[in-house]
Amino acid sequence: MLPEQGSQHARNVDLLFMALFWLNVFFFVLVAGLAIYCVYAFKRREGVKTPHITHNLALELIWSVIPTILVIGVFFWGAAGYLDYAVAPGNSLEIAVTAKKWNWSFTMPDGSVYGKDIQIPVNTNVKFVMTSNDVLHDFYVPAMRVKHDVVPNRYTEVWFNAEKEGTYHLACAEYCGKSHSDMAGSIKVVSAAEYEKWLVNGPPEWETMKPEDLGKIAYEAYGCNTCHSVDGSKNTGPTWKGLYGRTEKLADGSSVVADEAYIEESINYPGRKVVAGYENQMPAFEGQIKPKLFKGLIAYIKSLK
Ligand code: HEC
Ligand SMILES: [Cu+2]
Repeated sequence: MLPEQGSQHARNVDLLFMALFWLNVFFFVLVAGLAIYCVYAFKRREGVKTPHITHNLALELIWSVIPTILVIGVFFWGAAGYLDYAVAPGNSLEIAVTAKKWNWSFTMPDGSVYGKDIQIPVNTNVKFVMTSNDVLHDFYVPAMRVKHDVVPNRYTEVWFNAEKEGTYHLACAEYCGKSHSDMAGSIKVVSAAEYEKWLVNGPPEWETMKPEDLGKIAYEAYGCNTCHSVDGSKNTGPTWKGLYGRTEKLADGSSVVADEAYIEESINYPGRKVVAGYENQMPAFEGQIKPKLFKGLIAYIKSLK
């Protein structure tokens, strides 16, 4: 009767739901059965005077105490499940979600941005940090039993641990205008190795993008823009404008021509050749930038004449 179970939440939610359901069935049958029995057993009969009963202490205690214990038990069961749902474990993979009329956008931990179809690794805690660019939306993945408001000017979070590989449906569960029903997407749960491969290849539209445009994405995604300008102005780091082919003076007094090898080395190991007039403040990016984006960065720097 319930959708496929794809996560630990799904098992917890379904178990509690079924427990409540059968508890309800049990009490419905009990109460309705007793009522029907009483209608029959105590109906007015010719010559029988109905006894006048005011109360029955034992019975009243039973029907007060047992349901109270059951309800308190259900409360703690639900509260424990809710806390598990509400607080993501600290080691979660973090994916930023932006909803807008009428699409989803996902920013993966490495800065790459995807449309409504994404992949995540199996058996991994994945946290979605969500916000909306316009109206209320709602992030709904039925198989994972997560459904959470996505609110403009505010961040909300939801997490789950997908337990089975497969492709799961994503929908918007808050009516958000004309094309609300187009806000459907998919979350494909794959092995860790396949996920890494998918991340390296990047979103489908990268296939056809020019390297320098990819480089511009990386310039912002990896935060190079916080220290390097592209218009010639000085910042924490030297500007990239005219960098390619320039003869760079280094802090140790020597100089070097900024060719591809130098730029590559400067990104991977910034401390090896520090530009004169600057501090060795740049973090090393060795192994952190996707190959495609790395090539893109060099192409982008070359294009900034
Ligand atoms: C925290 C600030 C900071 C960030 C972030 C940063 N850099 Fe740098 N970068 C510097 C500084 C300072 C220097 C000059 C000192 C040196 O050579 O290490 C520099 C030097 C460079 C150089 C050599 C420039 C020259 O004129 O010879 C390149 C190339 C470079 N960075 C690329 C990048 C790329 C690509 C990124 C992003 C992936 C990046 N940097 C992120 C601070 C930063
Ligand atoms: Cu929506």
